[in-house]
Amino acid sequence: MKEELEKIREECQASLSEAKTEMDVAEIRVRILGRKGSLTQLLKRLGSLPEAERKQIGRRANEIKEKLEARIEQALEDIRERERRESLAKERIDVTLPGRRMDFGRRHPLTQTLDEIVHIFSLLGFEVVEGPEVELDYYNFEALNIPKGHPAREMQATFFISEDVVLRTHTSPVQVRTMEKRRPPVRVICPGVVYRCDSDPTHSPMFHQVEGLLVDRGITFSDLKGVLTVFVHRMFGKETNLRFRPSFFPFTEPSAEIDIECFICGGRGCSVCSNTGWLEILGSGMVDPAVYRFVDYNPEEVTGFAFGMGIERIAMLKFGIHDIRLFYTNDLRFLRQF
Ligand code: 2NM
Repeated sequence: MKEELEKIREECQASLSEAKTEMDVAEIRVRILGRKGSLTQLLKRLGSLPEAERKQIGRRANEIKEKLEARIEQALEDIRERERRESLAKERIDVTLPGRRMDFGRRHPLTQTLDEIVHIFSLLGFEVVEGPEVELDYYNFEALNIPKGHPAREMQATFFISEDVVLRTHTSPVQVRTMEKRRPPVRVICPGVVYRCDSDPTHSPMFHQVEGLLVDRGITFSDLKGVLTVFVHRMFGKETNLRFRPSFFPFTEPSAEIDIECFICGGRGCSVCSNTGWLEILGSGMVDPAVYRFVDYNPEEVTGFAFGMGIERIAMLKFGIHDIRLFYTNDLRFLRQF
């Protein structure tokens, strides 16, 4: 029994030195010290030995039991310590590494331009109104004093859906619809997509416009000049020179186009301004009484002005972009510049 005891001790120590995990150690503990473990079983058999031998082997057995329990505890502690060290090494964070760069999104240059235009007019009390892109001939032409056979219809190459339905060629029909629904005072701007059969480096068959309309009692051309001068100064800078140049639109009388001094050449003349020294940015005018009759306003009681601009054109001038298609092709090398 004595040799058996020493064999258990040796076997236990050998196993512990091989143990890699807490599970390994737990298994050894059960095998040796568990209820059916080899040492437990041996201790049970002590009772059958003669007194002298029992005392001697008993003492040794208890000694070995205590020693093995201590060894097992130590082995567990060693394993836990090693696992702690390993996980610390593996999960170590180098706080001196440079941070990862965040890639920020941004608004499209056309959206930026539109937002700025809308913001300026909102400061002046204008409200945003939207309407359909597929429009009745009546709202796109007829009610704007452009009857069938009028040369202005040929000027704006129109996409027809049917005989009396078109893709709107401007956002003016939204203003006609607004006047139909509301009584003066009316103070609205109408941004949106419009369509014209036209395509070259500065024209796209689909582009964006903002039009504005102000109707009330006693509105004069001075109000038009004041409001649009404030807009131009806010949009292009307070030092920007501008001029009101007589023009024609079927729906306004009188009409004026607004030019700003060419900021490329400072007005001396260059290729951007076609040697005129001026850049056209806005169309405007006093709403023609003929338009009021279509919406049941009394031109003896109310007057007003309207204006319109192409957002692409404003953005191209503001950012120095020479090809309109850059707005629509979503090339990140282009978009990231804004
Ligand atoms: C322009 C230029 C001048 C305009 C007129 C109207 C309406 F509906 F009141 F008659 N809306 N927009 C207008 C006037 C638009 O764009 C170059």
